[in-house]
Amino acid sequence: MIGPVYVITDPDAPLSVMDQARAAARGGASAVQLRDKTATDADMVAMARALMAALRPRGVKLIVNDRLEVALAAGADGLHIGQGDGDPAEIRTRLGPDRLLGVSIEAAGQCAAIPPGVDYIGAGPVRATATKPDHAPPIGFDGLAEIVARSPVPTIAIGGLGPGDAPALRRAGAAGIAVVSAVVRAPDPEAATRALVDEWRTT
Ligand code: TZP
Ligand code: MG
Repeated sequence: MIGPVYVITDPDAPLSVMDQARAAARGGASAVQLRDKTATDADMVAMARALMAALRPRGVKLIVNDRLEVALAAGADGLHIGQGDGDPAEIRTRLGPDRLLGVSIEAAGQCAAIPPGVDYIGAGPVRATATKPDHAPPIGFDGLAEIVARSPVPTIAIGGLGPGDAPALRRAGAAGIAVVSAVVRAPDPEAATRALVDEWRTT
């Protein structure tokens, strides 16, 4: 599975993207998403290939954000798309059957449009977050629970989340927690990842 702890890289964080991914893997993350809104496709492909080589031996999945062609060219484990990134059914066809496909869901009403072939959803933001300045209104834990109830596939919660949130996320029915800053901006990203994994396990 894609959860329970899904770490998303940030090119502007103190550590390099490679070191962020390595720390997440050492800390026990189950998936790492390569997210970079401004890199060229060629640079994304090169980075995705390098990340795959580092993550695969540890059994950590690499998911590429937004860019289908990059995910295919790099042979990534999966692709994550937002509401504005195209029709998930069509993208599933182009992605082929073997890679993971995740879709961002910002409100419960969007669950009706999740087609077969989507493996998981990223639901949020649960709280407001500076990491995505253009984010949709926060859904809170009640909004998250409503999305979980309506989603045909597992829900990974995202947005302003970190240590201490596992109990509320589990109560809402989430299958995992996705974080950027709680790991990549932590003083020790590996320890921060491990703490999230332990908290999820023991909650
Ligand atoms: N999508 C919804 S919120 C978000 C994304 C990519 C950013 C989450 O970042 P953080 O730092 O974990 O709040
Ligand atoms: Mg997107």
